[in-house]
Amino acid sequence: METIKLQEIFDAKIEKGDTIEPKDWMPENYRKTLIRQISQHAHSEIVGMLPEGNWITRAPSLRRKMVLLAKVQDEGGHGLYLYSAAETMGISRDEMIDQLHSGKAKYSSIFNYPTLSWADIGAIGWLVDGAAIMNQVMLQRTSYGPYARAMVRICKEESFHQRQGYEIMTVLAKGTPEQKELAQDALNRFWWPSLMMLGPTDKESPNTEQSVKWKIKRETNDEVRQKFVDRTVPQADILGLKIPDKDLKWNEAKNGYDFGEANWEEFFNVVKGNGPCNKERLSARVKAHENGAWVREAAAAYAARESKRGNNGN
Ligand code: FAQ
Repeated sequence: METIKLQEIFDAKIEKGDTIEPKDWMPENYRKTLIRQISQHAHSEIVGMLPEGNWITRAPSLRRKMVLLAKVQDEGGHGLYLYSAAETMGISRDEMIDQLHSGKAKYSSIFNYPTLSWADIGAIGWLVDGAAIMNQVMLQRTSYGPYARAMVRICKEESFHQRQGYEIMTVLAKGTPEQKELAQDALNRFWWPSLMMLGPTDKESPNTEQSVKWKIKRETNDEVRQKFVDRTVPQADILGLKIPDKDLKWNEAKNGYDFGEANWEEFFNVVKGNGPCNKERLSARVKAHENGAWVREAAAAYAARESKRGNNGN
């Protein structure tokens, strides 16, 4: 079929709100944008295991340790669904991993900040998973079918993650003065990076306009950020903790909070690779990949042997 006709069919599907499926024709830039976003998302889940993994051996009780282990494993699972969703667009897992390891592909800025105390694990669940959900709920309706379907399960799990983080914060905030101080300190350090992880302001975001037209994104970065602030401020009030923003103020007219400007210079610096933990995170990933080479080789050898025997695993 002619490209013009194919483009018309694609446009009509987007307009109607139908999903685009792997075998459907799609414009090359739609494919590229999705590969970029989904692979960045997958890398974020996998790199995101590191700051929390740092606390598995030091969780304050067996129960906390089991919950944290389960959460970190969930993040690994999210990475795998997302790599699979990206593969349906014609990129291989190896290519995506190479892009991450060579610094060509990005992963979320938020995971380049250190986890200094146990309270940081609470703050990550509450704020980082909380911000991730705000963004990901809309992605359940993203126009690319495999991505939208992967997001449904991911959102269910992220919502449990957010609650476990908030529960850690509740225990600390209602605990001894020292525990409350730890909780406040974690909030102070994670608040602004959590706002920034939702992406640059709409004015500075080169991809938002087109992604909204293609219904890849259903809301802009600033819209999601506003929702996140409106949802989170009352939660901080319940904890008796103070959001570190002197410009934060309820605005009756807009039925939402006004809030201060994040440090965007810091954001772009972290995205460029100069955050507090970028080098550490990337080298941990590269090392894990190299150490896992024998597992991949064994799995490939097993699959080759089984297919030679005519056993396709069914
Ligand atoms: N970090 O034009 P836009 C999680 C880049 S999952 C680094 O606005 P877009 C779960 C962007 O790629 C967290 N880079 O881009 C968890 C673009 O680069 P380019 C991850 C960023 O794509 C919790 C450039 O800046 N979630 O947390 C960031 O339209 C706890 C211009 O930006 C997702 O990935 C950033 N924060 O909107 C796991 C959700 N923001 O063009 C473990 C899916 C932007 O140079 C523990 N992704 N950039 O290649 C999205 O919704 C979008 O990609 C946005 C950015 C909203 C993140």
